[in-house]
Amino acid sequence: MNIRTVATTPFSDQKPGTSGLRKSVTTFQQPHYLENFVQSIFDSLKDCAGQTIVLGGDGRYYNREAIQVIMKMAAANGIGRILVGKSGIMSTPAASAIIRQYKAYGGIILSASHNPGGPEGDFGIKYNITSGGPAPEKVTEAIFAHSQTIDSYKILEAGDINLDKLTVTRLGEMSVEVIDPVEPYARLMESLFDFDSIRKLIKNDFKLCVDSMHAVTGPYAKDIFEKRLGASGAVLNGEPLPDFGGGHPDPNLVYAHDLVEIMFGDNAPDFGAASDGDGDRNMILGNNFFVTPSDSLAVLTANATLVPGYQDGLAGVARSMPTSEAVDRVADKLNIACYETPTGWKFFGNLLDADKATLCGEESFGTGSNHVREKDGLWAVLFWLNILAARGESVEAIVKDHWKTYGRNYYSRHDYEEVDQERATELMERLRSRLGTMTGEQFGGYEVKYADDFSYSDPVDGSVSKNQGIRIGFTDGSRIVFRLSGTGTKGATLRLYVESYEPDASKHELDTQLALKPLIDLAQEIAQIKEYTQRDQPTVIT
Ligand code: G16
Repeated sequence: MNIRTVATTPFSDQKPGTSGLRKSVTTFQQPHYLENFVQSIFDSLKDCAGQTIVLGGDGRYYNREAIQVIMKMAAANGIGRILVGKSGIMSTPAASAIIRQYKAYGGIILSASHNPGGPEGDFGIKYNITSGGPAPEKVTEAIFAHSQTIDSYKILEAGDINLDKLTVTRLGEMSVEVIDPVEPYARLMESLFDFDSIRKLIKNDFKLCVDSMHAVTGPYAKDIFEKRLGASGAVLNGEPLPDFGGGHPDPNLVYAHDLVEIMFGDNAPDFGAASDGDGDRNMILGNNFFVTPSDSLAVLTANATLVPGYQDGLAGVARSMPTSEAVDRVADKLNIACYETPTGWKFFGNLLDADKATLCGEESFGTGSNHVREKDGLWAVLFWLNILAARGESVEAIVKDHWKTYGRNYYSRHDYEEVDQERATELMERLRSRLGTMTGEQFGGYEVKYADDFSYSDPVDGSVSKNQGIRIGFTDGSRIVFRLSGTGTKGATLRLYVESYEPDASKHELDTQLALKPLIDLAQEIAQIKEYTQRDQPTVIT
């Protein structure tokens, strides 16, 4: 066995963001760039020698090359066994499920999620811990610290492994198992949901359309919806492609245009859903009807006991800070705890492990539960189908009934992408400097109830995460939130989150942007967004 030690020097930009290290493909293709980060992962893991690691990616451009490099580095670093997805592909939730099912030491997931792929697109890598969840901050900080002092990495000199066949083979002393992640994932779903009822619903002429956006979920969606549930032809864009067919695999109303056209057209199906590049995000649509991710979390929480896997009730729920407070109202009624965490799925891990929360969700089209430690797009779709089968009502009727019971949280996110990094930082700094004197200030009809930079104390391990977004809350229950994204790869992305609460059912039919206009204008005024971003309009509104 020939292990080569290669001399290298640090790259200063290898600090993981909201979800691992995301950069352009060309950044990752620089000599030693990927290797430095992978070696930093192995160096920061204690006792990983002889252990099992799960490996897979969303199949985007550069996935195959990176997988081969990582396997050879794992072998050189003494890893005992690698479980790698067939063709190097594994959805993020499936990777989480497999880490847990095989009791692996951890996993390496290659994905830039919803960012575009291809030679000019993005690539990403993240490490998941034994629980199956994204590494917490103390682990990502240790990886970054190693990356800043690295002077060499280890790699086995060997030929490439054939990833297209389900085989068990060796790379040096390390065992390599090429596995099919679809089957174990589908079985996990069958253990949670009432597949018989969903099958019956579909047999009774219920039409659904699931858009995999030429990304990782295609094979999973075909297996689950078409084969197991009998919805033939339900999967749209089901073949995973390295460049996602040139699309932007982000399941929202802007980028999932194929699905949106179908669901808002004549004779639309009863139910539509889309998932993202690595399969952890979801968008839910009814016939001519959009469900916001925040409302989706609230509806799933309110109806959870209709689903076999959750029929005994929920220990609690959690949402990221910018996610709307719709779920808080449900938790209140159910008398269960509701946790507010910073943006980033990693912050839900401790709550799930400690059984303080059963369901979690984010405004960024992410929903999940304690069945894995990642958000899970197809799980959310099945949860909705199970509720639809149990209630026998349309998506729209269920959401409107929900608003009637709990009131409606009008909610929207405005993204200003690729703005100048320095100016975006200045905008945030300026806001930060005003926070101390804002409480009690009057802006038109709005009086500031609180203004702060969100800080989170983890109730399980006591760790504190500061500077997680600027919140300005008003006495009428509405609020505006400002954050800089931690997943963008070009310049800065400013996110503005706007929310208001309307208890009166006669006022639930307003257009969201119109309902929120006074708050959006106020956010412009307070943060001087146009001036700082040099943009008249947001790039994307969700
Ligand atoms: C990741 C995180 C999510 C987060 C999202 C957006 O999702 O796992 O928790 O909400 O990024 O983060 P930001 O607002 O910092 O860009 P994904 O699906 O991109 O892995």
